[in-house]
Amino acid sequence: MAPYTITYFPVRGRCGATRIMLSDQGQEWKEIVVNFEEWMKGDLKKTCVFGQLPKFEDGDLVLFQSNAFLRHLGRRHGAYGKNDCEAAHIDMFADGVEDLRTKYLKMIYQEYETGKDAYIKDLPNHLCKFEAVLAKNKSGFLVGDSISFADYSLFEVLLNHQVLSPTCLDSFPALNSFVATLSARPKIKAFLDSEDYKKLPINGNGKQ
Ligand SMILES: N[C@@H](CCC(=O)N[C@@H](CS)C(=O)NCC(=O)O)C(=O)O
Repeated sequence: MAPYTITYFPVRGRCGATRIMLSDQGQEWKEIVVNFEEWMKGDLKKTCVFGQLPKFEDGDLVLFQSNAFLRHLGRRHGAYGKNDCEAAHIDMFADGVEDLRTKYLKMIYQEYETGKDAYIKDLPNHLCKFEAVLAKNKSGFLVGDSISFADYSLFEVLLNHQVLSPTCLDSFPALNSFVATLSARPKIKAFLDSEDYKKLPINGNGKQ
């Protein structure tokens, strides 16, 4: 039986990176899909620590906050660095990715029509920071010489940005190569090619 369960709306949303990480780590998981009508009844919401989904279960351990899922899986599956210093850097980059994801989600949900063009214009100013880190590290990963949960998080955010602006990585060779390398990892490739992945919209409002 799958040890992990994700309870979430029918969307990639805040579980995109978790699902990619689980796939790459060769893990199985169960999905409990909550539709809008069910959620609006309010019973499930009352049981969620912050009144929101996604929810992640690892046996008896119940978590909310999608970045906590990634950190937990990082510890469980050896994707949280080789020592405390690497772990601290991984946290730092994961938080940097989260800053970009938050800006992206604000644009998608609050100002898509009025702010999309300005967002895309400003995007290189954010991408260049990650480009510099990857160009310097040389291993192909953000930290050290092995994949971490921050890499999955960055990868997922970059995939979403390539949908928003297909040429956005063209002037960033290290980011381009990072996306190509992770996309070609056999288990990630199989997941990205699957119906389970393709059938879900990126965002809950259909904008991308
Ligand atoms: N910081 C949280 C954000 C969770 C969140 O924004 N959940 C939204 C959907 S993506 C939600 O539950 N919306 C319904 C509601 O607030 O009632 C995380 O990363 O998990």
